[in-house]
Amino acid sequence: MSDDAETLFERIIAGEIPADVVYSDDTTFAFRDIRPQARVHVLVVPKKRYRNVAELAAADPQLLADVAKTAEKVAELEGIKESGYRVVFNTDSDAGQTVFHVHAHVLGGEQLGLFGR
Ligand code: DGP
Repeated sequence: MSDDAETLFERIIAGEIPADVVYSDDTTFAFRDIRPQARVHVLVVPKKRYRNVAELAAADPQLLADVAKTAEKVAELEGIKESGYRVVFNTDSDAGQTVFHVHAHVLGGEQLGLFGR
C-alpha cells in the first residue's frame, strides 16, 4: 500500500468501517482489536497518521504523549488500570506490523506471558 493511500484505521476513525469504539477525543481514537490476543485488547491510534511510533515521536512528541494518556484512559475504562496492562507498538515486518498507521495495542484483563499471551 502506498503511504498516501488511506489506511484501514483512517476509515475506522471516519466511521466508514464499523468498530467497537472504546474512547475518542480531539487527537486520539481507541477501539477493540478484531482479533483479540487477551481478554482486553484495544488499539489506540492518533487521529493524524504516522507510519510507526518512531515517526510519531520524531514529528509530534505531544501526540505520542496523547496516545500514552489514552492508553491509560482505556485501562481505566476497562477496569484493568490497577491490575496492570501492556502497551505494545509493533514496528515493521519482523514485529508483524500489518497496518501502517501507528497504533498502541493495550492488552490486559488476565495474567500475560512475558512476550505475549
Ligand atoms: P499490527 O499487527 O500491530 O499492525 O496490528 C494490527 C491489528 O489490527 C491486528 O491485531 C488486527 C487489527 N485489525 C485489523 N483489521 C481490523 C479491523 O478491520 N477492525 C479492527 N477492529 N481491528 C482490525
